[in-house]
Amino acid sequence: MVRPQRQHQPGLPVSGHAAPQALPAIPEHHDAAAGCAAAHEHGCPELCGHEPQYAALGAARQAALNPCDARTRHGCGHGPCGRGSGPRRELMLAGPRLTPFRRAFGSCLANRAAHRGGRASSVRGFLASRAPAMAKSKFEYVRSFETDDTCLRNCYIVVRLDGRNFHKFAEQHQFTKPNDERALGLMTRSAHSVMEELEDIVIAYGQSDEYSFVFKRSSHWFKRRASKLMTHVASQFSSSYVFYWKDYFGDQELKYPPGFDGRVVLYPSNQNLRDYLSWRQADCHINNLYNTVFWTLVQKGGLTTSQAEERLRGTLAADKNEILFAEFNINYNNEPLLHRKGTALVWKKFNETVTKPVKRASEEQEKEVVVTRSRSRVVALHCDIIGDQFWQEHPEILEGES
Ligand code: DGT
Ligand code: MG
Ligand code: MG
Repeated sequence: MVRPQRQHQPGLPVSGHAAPQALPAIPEHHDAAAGCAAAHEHGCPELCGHEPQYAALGAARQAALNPCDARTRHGCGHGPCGRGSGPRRELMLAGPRLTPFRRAFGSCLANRAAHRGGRASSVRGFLASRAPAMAKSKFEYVRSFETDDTCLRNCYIVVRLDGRNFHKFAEQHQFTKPNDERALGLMTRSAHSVMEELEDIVIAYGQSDEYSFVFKRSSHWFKRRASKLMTHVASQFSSSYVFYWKDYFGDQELKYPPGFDGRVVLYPSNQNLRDYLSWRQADCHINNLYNTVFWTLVQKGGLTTSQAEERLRGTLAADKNEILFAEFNINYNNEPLLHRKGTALVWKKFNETVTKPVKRASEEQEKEVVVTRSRSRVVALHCDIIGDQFWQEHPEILEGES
């Protein structure tokens, strides 16, 4: 959705905000998490920006509703919260500490933070970053150069990362061919970190040098801004890859910092999402079958890489299975599931039992009480995700389609 830009009204008086006029009720599709409800309550519907009719309000009505200009310094730009305006407020906003007065402004400022894509909860951070910048309001116009990359609602958001030039990276770090358990393990450890550190990822799927992360379709994390989601995934993954390197490669040196590209794709239906994940697993199967036969021909059959390539030109899956079985006594179906199916990371619930010291009013001594809590942890599965069985066993991944 392209949100209407908030209209500032340069030249309006600093104080003397007009009372807001009666406004329509908040439509149901507005999202309380996005600060819409609070924005409406304050008579600032344009802060929430979801309703096109507000964008069409005339300049005079906009001004009456929200006589905001850079000089007012009022967090949300209007008077109804009744905290006054003018130089006293400017002084307080400029100070480094969060005074009770500034706390009282929290909700207005949070609305504004939410409107601008910040986190409403971080009022203190917002105040700190906002106050000095507002003095240079003539530069504010540069904000309008930013493009809106909000992901369409009701769609699963998939972020796929892929190792940059991993052909070379694998050579330089002597990855075993065709599959290196250490490299695959490190990829999955990094993906695990992404799932634990970031919010709303319901499943991740990885193979070779790539990992896909699926955000739940109702996610409102970072206001569904594609660039925020993608860069958080890519940076968390990359830093984890370096951080956990030694856990998988021991003393073997990491010769240079690896990089990962990222892309965001939206899938509107459960079937589309399943087809996407099926596509990646089918890709894993096709590549792994080819690579297994290719390197078997080279490593066990004594062929050069060019000869192996020539031998496999034009062969179908059945031919490749036959080469493995007839010439090398290898049943491809007995190859490790990790290599044939890749890795799916999902959340699994478990009960955690802990003992807690509890002191009741009627008792003098503390007592140890056993408490059972439901927790979730990430588990790695190497199984088929194309058929129905996986989805029946993990019904929590897909959301209902209304
Ligand atoms: P890109 O993604 O366009 O920057 O280029 P690459 O070189 O990363 O190409 P890509 O992503 O299509 O292929 C992945 C490469 O990573 C492929 O050349 C083989 C290598 N690779 C991934 N996992 C392993 C492994 O476990 N062992 C070995 N030997 N190589 C691996
Ligand atoms: Mg790559
Ligand atoms: Mg790749």
